[in-house]
Amino acid sequence: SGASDVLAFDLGASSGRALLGRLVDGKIEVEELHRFPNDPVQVGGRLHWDILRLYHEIKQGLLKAKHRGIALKSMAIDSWAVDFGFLGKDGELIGNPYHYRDRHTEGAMESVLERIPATVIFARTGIQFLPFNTIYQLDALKQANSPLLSNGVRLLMIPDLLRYFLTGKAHNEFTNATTTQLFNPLTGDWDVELLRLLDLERSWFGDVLKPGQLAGRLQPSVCEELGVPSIPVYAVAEHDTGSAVAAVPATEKSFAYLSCGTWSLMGTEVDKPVMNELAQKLNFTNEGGVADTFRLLKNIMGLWIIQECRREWEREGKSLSFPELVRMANEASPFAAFIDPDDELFLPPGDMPSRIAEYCLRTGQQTPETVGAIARTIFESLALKYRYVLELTERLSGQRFGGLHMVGGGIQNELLCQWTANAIGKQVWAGPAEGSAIGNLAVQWIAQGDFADIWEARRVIRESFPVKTYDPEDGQRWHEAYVAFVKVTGIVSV
Ligand code: LFR
Repeated sequence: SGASDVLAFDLGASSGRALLGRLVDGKIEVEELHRFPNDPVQVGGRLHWDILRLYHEIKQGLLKAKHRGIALKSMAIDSWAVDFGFLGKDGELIGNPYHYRDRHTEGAMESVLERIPATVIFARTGIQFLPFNTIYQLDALKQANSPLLSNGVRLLMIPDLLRYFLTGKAHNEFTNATTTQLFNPLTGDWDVELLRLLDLERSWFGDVLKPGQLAGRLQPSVCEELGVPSIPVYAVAEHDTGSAVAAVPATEKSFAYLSCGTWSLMGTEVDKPVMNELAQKLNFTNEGGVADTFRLLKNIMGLWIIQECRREWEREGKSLSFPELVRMANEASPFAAFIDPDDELFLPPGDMPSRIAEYCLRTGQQTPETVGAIARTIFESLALKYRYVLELTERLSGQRFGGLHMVGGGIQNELLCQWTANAIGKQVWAGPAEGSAIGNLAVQWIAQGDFADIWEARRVIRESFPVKTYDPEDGQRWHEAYVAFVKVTGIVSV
């Protein structure tokens, strides 16, 4: 085993993995040591994350490394953003963290915006208005007089919390902190004014570690239980999207990316948050990134819609793999119907095929009936929405991009990559698929001096993993489809 062995835990909304990274002859080699499902649990009508199960799986990952005789130099965790748990005064977790798709935040954003103008919130945070942001979740708990708030003394985001279980040290991490919409990127600290306006306690929020800072070491009880040494645990870009963008194998400072998983996150990397009126109007965000950058991007609903369709078909007794769905989509007829993937109809879990039908009825379109037709509508509409958001990104950042980097598990869907190239009329460069986990590894190596900086890391990533180029095809047909898509969905450029 090598001297550079580090472990990345990357938790996605539907599965998690432990990726071992090793530097061999100036290249990165990775191996998946452990993979596990992340199934949210509905109880009492509320949707929760199974946080202790996730912690259990992290321990399993550490045990697998041990059984393989791997001497780890360090480890780190990244996950989805915005969700959190509270510690009580005895330092124990209170309750089970809620899932951001739980319905308890319905109406919470509107309610906050009645009290605090959107312009104030945006000027203080630079963060897009998503109904499940931590700020609205906390306000919903406040309005409901939740015992979480009366008993909680410390708020930790999901990776903060898991890191706390491992190290016994409670810290918040920068990239995730920004997604709360309670962090001020201009002062570099929690926004005390927003906290005051919402009557939230400043003391819930701790010191904020930057990606690459040492957060602690495995605590004695964990080492004893697992029979492993007390390795360092780093803060990385603990927001998975931050790690994914860290792993984009770009050669130029100005690049466009699409992190493609349950969500599609599209945008560019900037040195300073873009917090003007246009950014707010277009509902772009400025999430904290590695090396003091920000991610100017927009959330697109992503593969969530097809994932939920698949779950529904499964409930109906039709078990379909993703490759099968892609094949069936490819065989269906083109541009039969369009959806706006970001319609709020598609946000909560549930019977997605029916909601697509509802959307089509509402917009006077024929309803796609077969599995293939539904899948095709989803993929085409995503590709077309990518064109829309890419053009907004160019407009907002004042840049022209020569092509689009795609990273994340979604790039295994080659049809979607090709259709994206067709829709945007530019090349797509797809890879690596394990973007978040690789970005997580890279920041650990930067912290330990194996890489000089993020740009060296990106160069090595480029040389270590295949990147597949998709050339745009069928330009005219896709342009006509885009015009129809814009008309049907009613999305408008500001
Ligand atoms: C992607 C992601 C997005 C965030 C969403 C909810 O996994 O982290 O960036 O908006 O999940 O946390």
